[in-house]
Amino acid sequence: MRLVLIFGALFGHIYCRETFVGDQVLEIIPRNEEQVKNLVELEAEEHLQLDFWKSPTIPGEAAHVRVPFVSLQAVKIFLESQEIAYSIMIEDVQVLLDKENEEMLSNQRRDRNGYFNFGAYHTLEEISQEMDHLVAEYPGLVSKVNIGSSFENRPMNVLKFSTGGDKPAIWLDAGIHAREWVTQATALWTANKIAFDYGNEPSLTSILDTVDIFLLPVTNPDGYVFSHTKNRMWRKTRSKESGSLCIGVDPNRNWDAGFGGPGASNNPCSESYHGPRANSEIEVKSIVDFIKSHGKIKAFITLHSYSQLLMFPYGYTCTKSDNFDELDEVAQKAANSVTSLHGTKYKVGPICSVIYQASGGSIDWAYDFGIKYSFAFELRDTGRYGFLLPADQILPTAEETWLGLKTIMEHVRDHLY
Ligand code: INF
Ligand code: ZN
Repeated sequence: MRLVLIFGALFGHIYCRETFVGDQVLEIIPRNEEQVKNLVELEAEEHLQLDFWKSPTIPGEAAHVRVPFVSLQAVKIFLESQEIAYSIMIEDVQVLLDKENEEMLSNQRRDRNGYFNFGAYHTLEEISQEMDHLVAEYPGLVSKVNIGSSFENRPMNVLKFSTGGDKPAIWLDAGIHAREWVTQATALWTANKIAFDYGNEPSLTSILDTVDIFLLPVTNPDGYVFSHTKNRMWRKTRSKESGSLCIGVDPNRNWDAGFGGPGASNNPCSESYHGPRANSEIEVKSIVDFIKSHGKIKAFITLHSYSQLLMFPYGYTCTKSDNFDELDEVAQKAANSVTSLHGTKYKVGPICSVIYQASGGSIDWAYDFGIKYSFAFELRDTGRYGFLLPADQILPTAEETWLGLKTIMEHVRDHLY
């Protein structure tokens, strides 16, 4: 058995999975506007194949970029010639991937009693199985709702937590960006937590006595599978468009909220390509249709990683939302709840001021649709591992995030409209 696994790993590595041997992730901190401009130009250099994990914004704010081995020398020479300060965040991306892979192949994904290990990363198939298992274990509380299929025809299954009746509801999704693995893992842990705590923990119990919760752990299933089997760094969907060789759309630029505006790309090869039109991605369209037809969604929460941020609308514009003060207060309180467990610090604010102007995002659409409690989390970390967060941080991340989610849900419970 072991041998099969080892050969499987080797085969996967050599023959089909993209490798990142010698790639580094650099942290670059521009000192002034001139240097920011230089970095923005660097980002536009397609031939260098740079993967900006965190785009340059303003002087003093770090940018993070994965530099393929073949471009390292050119990039470092460029930065040095411009006297732009940088340091090496990840020495060799492949070393981290090998570690991650080894953990995935070992037997740690189920414990000795055969129970699902929530502190490990899992394939889509394992996640689906565990969702079914949860439904079977808590039939009076948890059910599975199919809201559509992905581009490659994988089912999009939402877990519905309901104590019955026709209640208003809270929407929670994760993994709209494929490579943000800690989000899918956190969502699944959260599903289990909700099911387990109902009837045992007073706060969650009172929440579920008032509202339903819909939880979509893998919003971008095609991308997630691709990130496991072919390219760990995949972010977008896997949709194909005639006329372009590049695959996929950034599903968080594809919503009908300032669609095609600043902070999205019209280049199909870009990591932030907004797609041919709003809702072109069936994954996005399926959620939009579900939320419209439900009619009583009162909160929309989405999980991303990384950067440790809790954001609210808007992203497509830098003007204040109607209930800015309330959203800011709730977000601040939720961030404090997150911090209270392990000291993990969060930054809070509207998308536009916390990161940058970004159009076509899900929470902006939800907010303009009338869902006034719309939030986006960026989970751990702040860059030491970035998207490659080691599995031993899944549980602490999920636990602390839950406290923040609960704070928001309590507010929604007490402010139904
Ligand atoms: N970051 C932002 C992105 O989609 C997060 C975001 C949220 C932008 C909401 C716009 C609106 O580019 C990441 N990092 O995806 O995880
Ligand atoms: Zn994301």
